[in-house]
Amino acid sequence: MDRNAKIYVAGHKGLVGSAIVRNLKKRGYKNIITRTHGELDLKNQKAVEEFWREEEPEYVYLAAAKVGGILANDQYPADFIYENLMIQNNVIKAAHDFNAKKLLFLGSTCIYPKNAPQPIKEEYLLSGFLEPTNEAYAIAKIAGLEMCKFFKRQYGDNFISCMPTNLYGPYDNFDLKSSHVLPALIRKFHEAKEEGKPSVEVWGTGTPLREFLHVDDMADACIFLMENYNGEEHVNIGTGEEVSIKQLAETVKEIIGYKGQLLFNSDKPDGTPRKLTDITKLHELGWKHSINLKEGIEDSYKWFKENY
Ligand code: GFB
Repeated sequence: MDRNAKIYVAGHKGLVGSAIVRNLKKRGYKNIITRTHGELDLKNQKAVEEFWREEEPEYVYLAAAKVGGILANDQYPADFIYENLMIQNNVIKAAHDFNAKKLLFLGSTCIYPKNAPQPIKEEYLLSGFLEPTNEAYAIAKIAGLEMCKFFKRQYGDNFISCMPTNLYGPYDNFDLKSSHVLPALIRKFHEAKEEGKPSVEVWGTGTPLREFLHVDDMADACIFLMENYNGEEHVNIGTGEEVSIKQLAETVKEIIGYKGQLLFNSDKPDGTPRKLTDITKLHELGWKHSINLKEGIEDSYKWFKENY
């Protein structure tokens, strides 16, 4: 890809979008377009069209989305489905209308059926019932990737999709009501240590298994796909390694140096029991993650202490 190509990163203030911008700059891409939420409401079709008419981006990373952890997904399903559908419909349609050269849509592994065989291959999409706590978000994301597929099929648009596993890293959301598990645990253990609390609450039973990918690896994989992949089917992005929530909590506890107890609160939902990506396709394309979980958590904790 031409280093002077005009690239729009939608959602550049978020966890993934900010990492994509950092990685693009590191690789020497010079012409990166961004808009804050205040400058451009992606839910507004007219505003999106005006923005496109003004800028005509050639390449698009669609990393703007309403995202959240298990509780936020469960409590605000209407917001999750509506906002995500609006954002992706507007951006994908504008990219089509203005002949963007390529677009990458970002999904999430919660799109796969709750009881999908593990590890989850790309082809298991739409083969069973979804996990109820994040059904609204999953339906929106499934619509987005299917839309990319059908625009490619009908019009020949080069719109591709990827499915990242659970992500974490700098610019994560550390709000305990809406965050994902890793930033929540970092904050809880840090505060418990500072305040000398005897225990930390961990939601659920601790038995669910999750896979975690540092967002700098995620951004690298996104740019790799943008530069090297043109297929119709989405591509899983993950490490292929999983840990239980209990193991994760113990690792975060150790890194932070907290000496108290873990208290599992099974009144809070566990969510899907397991969602491990099959990353054969990504490896065959030639990309592999490089940040292991322990060093990734250390990096995230450093960012939290310096910025939060
Ligand atoms: O990261 P998380 O919110 O999302 O929760 P999901 C993962 C697991 O960690 C669940 C447990 O079993 C939680 O019960 N957990 C333990 C906690 N302590 C905490 C805590 O303090 N905060 C949080 N948030 N969880 C989301 C989906 O699912 O994953 C989204 O809802 C999206 O749609 C995202 O796909 C990647 O992995 O369960």
